[in-house]
Amino acid sequence: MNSLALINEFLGMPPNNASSHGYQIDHILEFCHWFMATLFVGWSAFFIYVLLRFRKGRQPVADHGGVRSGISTHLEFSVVLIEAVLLLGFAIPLWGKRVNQFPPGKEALLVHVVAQQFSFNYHLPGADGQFARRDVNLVSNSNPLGIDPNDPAGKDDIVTTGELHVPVNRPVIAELSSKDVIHDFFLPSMRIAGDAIPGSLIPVWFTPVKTGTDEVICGQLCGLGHYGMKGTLVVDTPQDYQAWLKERAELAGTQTTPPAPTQRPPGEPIGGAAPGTISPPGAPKPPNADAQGAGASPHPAQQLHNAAPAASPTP
Ligand SMILES: [Cu+2]
Repeated sequence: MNSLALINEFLGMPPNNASSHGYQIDHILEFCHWFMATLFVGWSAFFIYVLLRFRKGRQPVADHGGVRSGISTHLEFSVVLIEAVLLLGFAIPLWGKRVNQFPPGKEALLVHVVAQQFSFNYHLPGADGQFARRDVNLVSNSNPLGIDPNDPAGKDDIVTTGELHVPVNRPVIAELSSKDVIHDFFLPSMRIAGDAIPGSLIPVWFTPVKTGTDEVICGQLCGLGHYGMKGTLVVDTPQDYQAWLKERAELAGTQTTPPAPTQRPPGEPIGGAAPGTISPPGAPKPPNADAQGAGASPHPAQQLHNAAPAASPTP
């Protein structure tokens, strides 16, 4: 990136853009931030100047005539003009491209993203390009998406949880939906995010231009385990992607499915509790919870949590 990325970096924005449209988004954000910084400094300087210039010592009697020069009008008109150019010339066309100009279906890779508390499931159509029918009544531990086992289109379908593989330099259309609450499928490195809403199918698209592994994050506070709702996006070379598809197809018959995240106690992240995790009220106690008090002193946050119910006044 160029030196203008200074503000984006300072604000903690992810530096690792790996999508074809991400540079445009980064540039417009950089420009907006510099523009806002300039306005902030300009207006602050003007404010301080006015405080000094029109202080009571120098201006004991108010001048009801007010400002006679047109400079403030020109300044305000320039600000409005720049904002209009930003909005009409850059922001709206960029947004229009994201929501209206989807890549043609043949060229793009279509994946169904089904969010649930607290993970993302991915459904790929397999070699035939046909998605199997999904039915909520068929959802079980071993069939988290409720795929109809009798649908011939589903024989080669691939379902994964937590990890999404895509090939580099090919547009990806992700159709977002949710099994429970509103989640948000956020790929920081792809500069894309879209809400996953129960009962809706929301498409988003991106073209990865760099191979590598990046994060998938849930961008909506979706429950106690929201903080643990992270996944992985792997951008493969076309050869690696084909190898991965082959591996998944071979695994499909033999794999043992881990317990679905809905079966975990609320608040427990996938892959075991993180250090210092506080169990939500009502969650089953871990087996060593009582032993903890006898030995080493518990985590301060845990102490607070334990003390809270006793300290609360009884009605
Ligand atoms: Cu979520």
